[in-house]
Amino acid sequence: MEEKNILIFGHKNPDTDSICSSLVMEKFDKNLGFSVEAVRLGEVNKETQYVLNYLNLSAPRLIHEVNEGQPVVLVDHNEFTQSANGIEKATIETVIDHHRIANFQTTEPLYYRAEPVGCTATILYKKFKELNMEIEKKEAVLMLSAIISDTLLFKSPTCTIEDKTACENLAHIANIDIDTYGLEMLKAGTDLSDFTPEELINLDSKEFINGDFKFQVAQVNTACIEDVLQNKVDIENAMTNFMTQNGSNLFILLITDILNSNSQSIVLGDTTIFEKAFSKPVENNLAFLEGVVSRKKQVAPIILNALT
Ligand SMILES: [Mn+2]
Repeated sequence: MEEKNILIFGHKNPDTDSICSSLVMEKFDKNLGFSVEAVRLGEVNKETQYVLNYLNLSAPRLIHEVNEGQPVVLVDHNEFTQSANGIEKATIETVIDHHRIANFQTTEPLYYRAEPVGCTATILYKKFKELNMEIEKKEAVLMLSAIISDTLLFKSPTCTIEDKTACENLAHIANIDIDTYGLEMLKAGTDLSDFTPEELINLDSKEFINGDFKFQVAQVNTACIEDVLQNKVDIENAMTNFMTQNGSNLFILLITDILNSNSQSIVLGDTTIFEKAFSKPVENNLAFLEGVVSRKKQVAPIILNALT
């Protein structure tokens, strides 16, 4: 039987962790002699591009769907709604992830590694260590970039001591100053000037489903919330169109101030659920969320809770 190349990918609207962890997992599996290829499910964002440029690397190949029976490795996600089209019929061999497990089902046994750490790359770092596999400079930069991105330079409540320790060890290998490099990398991701409102709300957007209720939480990072709000009306129109097309009941756009660790949110649709979840009124479609930077820990579960 002909052996198929195993495809490794992160979630749709890939962030730095999804791209970097795919590339690192590719290296890990190749070291073990597997025939694998890192691919991606969407455009590379500016923050990730900064990392790729720093390493003089090209982005993984773009795919839109997977064929029936295609062997795959999922990193940084497990929910089918966030994965490649056709994922239901692919053969999922391995999952390495740090998100909740939901909308996930396989017909065959698999390797599944989930840890409640701040970044997939932290789990990969541990995998290298467990096998005593040498970490080269390239993989060190990829992993530390992913950790800085997912934890917003250790400021996110999702950040654990394991993430911080891994990042510091990787910085040593890469000979990088975490604060200097990290701030430059995060800032590269906050240049939102040439995105249309439609692009902006899709840069980092995830769908969640609870029974009949479908909600979308998108997030953009910025150094200045007011800059983003200058286009508030156009952004709201794009959000409304998205909701109509996708049948979403609620859309939350988090505009996250990476310097002060707060988020202004634009909330459209069933705002009563949002108000119940956060005990906070939505006024003029806006609600300021003090200290909120993590969709995964501080927004999605709060909404899901309010729905039950
Ligand atoms: Mn991640």
